[in-house]
Amino acid sequence: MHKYFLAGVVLALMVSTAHANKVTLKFEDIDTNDDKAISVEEALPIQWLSEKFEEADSNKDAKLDKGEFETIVKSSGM
Ligand SMILES: [Ca+2]
Ligand SMILES: [Ca+2]
Repeated sequence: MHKYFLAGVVLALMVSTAHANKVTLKFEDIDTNDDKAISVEEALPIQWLSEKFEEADSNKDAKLDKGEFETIVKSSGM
């Protein structure tokens, strides 16, 4: 029983690591209301992005367009 629980934890860790991979980080997935911009609220679930939101928003319109998003992804090494 305990062994199966541990196996499940290991599997969950592997899956969450895979999800943190840059391959799965897509502008379209973060832009949940599909207005072609990432708002502060949409960035919230992604910790590093919400922390860097102000830095990423180079034109200070409180949204990240695709260009701003790609710039911060590259400069963050994500
Ligand atoms: Ca949006
Ligand atoms: Ca902006």
